[in-house]
Amino acid sequence: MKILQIIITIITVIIFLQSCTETVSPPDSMRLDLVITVIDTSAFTQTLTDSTLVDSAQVFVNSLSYGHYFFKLTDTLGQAVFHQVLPDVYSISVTKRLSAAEVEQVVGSPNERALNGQLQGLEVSGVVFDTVVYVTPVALGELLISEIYYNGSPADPIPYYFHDQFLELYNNSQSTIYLDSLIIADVSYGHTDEDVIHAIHAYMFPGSGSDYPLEPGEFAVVAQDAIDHSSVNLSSIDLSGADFEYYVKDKGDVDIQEVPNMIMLNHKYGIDFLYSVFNDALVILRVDDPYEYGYDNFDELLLPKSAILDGVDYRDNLIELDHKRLDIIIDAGLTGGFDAYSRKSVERRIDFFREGLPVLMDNNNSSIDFQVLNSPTPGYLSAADSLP
Ligand SMILES: [Ca+2]
Ligand SMILES: [Ca+2]
Ligand SMILES: [Ca+2]
Ligand SMILES: [Ca+2]
Repeated sequence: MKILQIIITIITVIIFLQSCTETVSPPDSMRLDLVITVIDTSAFTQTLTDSTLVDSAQVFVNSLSYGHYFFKLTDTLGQAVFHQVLPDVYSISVTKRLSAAEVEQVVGSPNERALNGQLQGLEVSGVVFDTVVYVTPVALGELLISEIYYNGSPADPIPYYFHDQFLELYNNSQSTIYLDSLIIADVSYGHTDEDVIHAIHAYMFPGSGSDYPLEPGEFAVVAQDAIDHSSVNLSSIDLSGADFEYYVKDKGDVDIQEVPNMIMLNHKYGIDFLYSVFNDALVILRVDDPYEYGYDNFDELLLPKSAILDGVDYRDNLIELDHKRLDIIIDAGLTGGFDAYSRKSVERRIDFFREGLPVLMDNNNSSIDFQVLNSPTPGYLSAADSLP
């Protein structure tokens, strides 16, 4: 098992490195310098450094057409310069982790925060292109979607096998989080409401408040069906160790007695809470009353955006940023970018380690925060992790 995991890890690294070096080669004369200045207009940086220029911020630059990622830290002038980039449409994401001591110095109590900022759809051209990214302080994500395996497995022998889908959650904080009454929902495409999402499916964790603790650094796996799927389709995965499963009554769904069922809040269609194998968005949220906002005219449950704790938008075609389902404040990017039924998965990268536990990356931009795995990792992290 261990050797297999190491082999998978090596293959994942090789494929990741290949995808980094894959280039279309337009003439060098088109290349330009992209100069990004990071400014914090809140009190944080001013109080700490007597300046609004943010040094040591991580700047991630993503060229949409070429799929290139670049990463740099800002200097003492708050600048990161990317030399010789190609003219294209770029998304830029900036994050700087503030230590508890730094936060205490500003707000009086120790709390981990980050300064985050983003620019989307920036058309970069010319000889030298200057731009400014403004950052604001945000609290770090505490409970996160750490992996979504939505892809389905290759026919072996069952074609179009997607019953092995799962969602993995991770406690990214330093204290116990209770999963009780947490909601997982998908987000219907094409709605422009400011305040609510339209959920085709919404399921809630059981428990009365303190039944399902998730300790710091722990995972919870929510399976569509908590069985060993490789006994049905050989290329599939074993989810018999899943922590929860969706259960849809009267539709012939599997119900493993030892594995608690998620509570159905809305189920518009399907034999299970199926995630699209092509494109979808999933969110986790908490509300007192899931029916407070009612339904739309298409039997989709309305849920408040303000209650969303984390969200991930995925698509097989990453260029289709204009087809995103989530607001950029929830997820400014897209993850995925592979064909259906290839048994790939998307998982959050490790940002840093805190007292030996991985702290996962949460820039609210899945283009940056997530990586593609060649094999799902239910209940653990892929070791093939690194900054882009
Ligand atoms: Ca099920
Ligand atoms: Ca069950
Ligand atoms: Ca997030
Ligand atoms: Ca995992």
